[in-house]
Amino acid sequence: MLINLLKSNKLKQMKNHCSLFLLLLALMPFTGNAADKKKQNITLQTSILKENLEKVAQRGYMFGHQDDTNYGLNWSYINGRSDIKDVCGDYPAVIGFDLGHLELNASKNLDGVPFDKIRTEAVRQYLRGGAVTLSWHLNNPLTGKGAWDVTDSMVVKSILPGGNKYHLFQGWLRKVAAFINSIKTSDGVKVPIIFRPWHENTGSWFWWGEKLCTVSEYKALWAMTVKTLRIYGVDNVLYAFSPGGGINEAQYMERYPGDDLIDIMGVDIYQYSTNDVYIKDVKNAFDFISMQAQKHHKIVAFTETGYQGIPYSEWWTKVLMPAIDKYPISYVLVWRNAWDKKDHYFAPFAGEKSASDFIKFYQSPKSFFVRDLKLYEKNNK
Ligand code: BMA
Repeated sequence: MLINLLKSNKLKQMKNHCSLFLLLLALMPFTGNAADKKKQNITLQTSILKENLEKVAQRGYMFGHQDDTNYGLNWSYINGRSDIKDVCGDYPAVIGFDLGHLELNASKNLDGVPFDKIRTEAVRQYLRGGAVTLSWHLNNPLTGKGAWDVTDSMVVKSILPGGNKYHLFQGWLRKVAAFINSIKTSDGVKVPIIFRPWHENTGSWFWWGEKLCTVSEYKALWAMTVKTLRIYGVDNVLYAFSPGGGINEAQYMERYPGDDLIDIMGVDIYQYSTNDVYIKDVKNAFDFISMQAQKHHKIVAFTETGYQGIPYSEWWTKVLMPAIDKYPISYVLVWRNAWDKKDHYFAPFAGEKSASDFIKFYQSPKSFFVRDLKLYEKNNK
């Protein structure tokens, strides 16, 4: 046991040296177009993150976990705690948080997490050198019910200019802007955020889904969102597009908002049946997403995934890794280990049956955790 532990520490140290070295090598001058950068007007830290996401994707993928430092199945709000850290000794390189109910002026999000806690944890993740992503499962502005209320197909139309919920929704965007602008270090540095609104739009389970709005309404929603946040001074965001899986290239691109609005091309794919079906779905998606991302000069990410309850104890090395190995994916994020929903977990925790396989995944030279990276350092040489 001790030998195994020493061996695994050694392996991890070797991996750390190797990956840091590779990353330093990879930190070459920014290759993006200067006019683009100016147009987007993003902070220095955000543009460094953007170029490093691109570099990381050439070497491997960062591991991400939703709500990682907020709670696990049997704990919540213990400073410094993380299920991933309990299992492998390091934090995920990416942590996701959700803004749902911020629009209602609530003090806690839809999963009961105080927004103050989200802000604190986002800053901590930045100070560790990791990345932060925000999703937004916002209420339905027309019916007043949740994001999953699809009883009315006029919702998107109602919040666009001329719609009767336009002003209400502008207020919601203002709250999101104020929150994102408020995620700052004590020195006043705004934390770069990967913002991922209007996700899984190719399904029809959210009020912004495929059958609930036209192509032009969906695109107008994106354009209005990004432009409004920019007007309110949000300059610390990279925007991620993340349709659902099970679609073809044409369906993916049909609602692509446009190169000036998107930084990251992602996808959300969960495992619901066999390992083979999942691997095939993931490969089908990334075959065309990686090509499109190259064509449009975008970063690739696996924005949400997982197998609820992790029924297969070798899922990390036998399913996830073979599914994503050959693609230039900057990060792969698994969903939350819910404290409020039975068996709704997607990441290992101490004693969980896939934990030892997850350590193998962690030891792979291709997986990056927070200590493996310097996401906010630029090599000026
Ligand atoms: C879903 C589930 C819900 C949760 C929502 C937002 O996938 O985890 O329980 O409310 O995400 O985090």
